[in-house]
Amino acid sequence: MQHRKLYAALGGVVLAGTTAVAGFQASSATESEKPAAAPGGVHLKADLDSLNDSGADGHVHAEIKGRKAHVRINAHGLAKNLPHAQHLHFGKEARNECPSVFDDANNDHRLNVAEGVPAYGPILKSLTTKGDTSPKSGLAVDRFPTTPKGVEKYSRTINFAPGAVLKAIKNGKGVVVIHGVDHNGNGKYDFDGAGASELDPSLPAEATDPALCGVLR
Ligand SMILES: [Cu+2]
Repeated sequence: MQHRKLYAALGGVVLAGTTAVAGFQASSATESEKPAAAPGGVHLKADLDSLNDSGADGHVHAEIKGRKAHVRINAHGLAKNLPHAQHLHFGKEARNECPSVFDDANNDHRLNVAEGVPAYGPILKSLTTKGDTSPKSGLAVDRFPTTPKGVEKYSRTINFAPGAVLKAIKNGKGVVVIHGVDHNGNGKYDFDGAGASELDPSLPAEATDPALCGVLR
């Protein structure tokens, strides 16, 4: 598969969002001077709902203490044995919710990544299995769950920078999105399913279309 291109495509998309988030953090640098959150931490939960008729289902738990979040994802019904890029999305300008059919800008009965951005914003964290968790790893397909039998059990502690963005996540504005939809059910990501990805025409849209979405509250 075109891993390198997949990576490049997402890197490009992420770049615009990263700039926005970075600006947001810079303007709120004084937040980090404040005392850390209550010792008990904040417990957030998201019910993951199917997008693009993926037929998948799942939920997310996040326990945030200080600047560390322990994230657990349980999902099933995902396309089997295929890498599923997954992220915590957040955008200062976003609606901080999951997209709906009304976000299907071109009325093709599919929600692609770009159409979802006004709802969930750009990538804040890549929920990889190991290594880097920044937006740069947004499509590091070697480090995302490949869901044998369509089942995902994920558990990892993710570090955050202190500040207004982390505060916004704690306040219920973070959106978890799991990507990868085998539209034509042939067991692989290919162009026959839904054509090319809007992120990069050399990629199948199946690899990047969102399959599950939930708001962490
Ligand atoms: Cu994503």
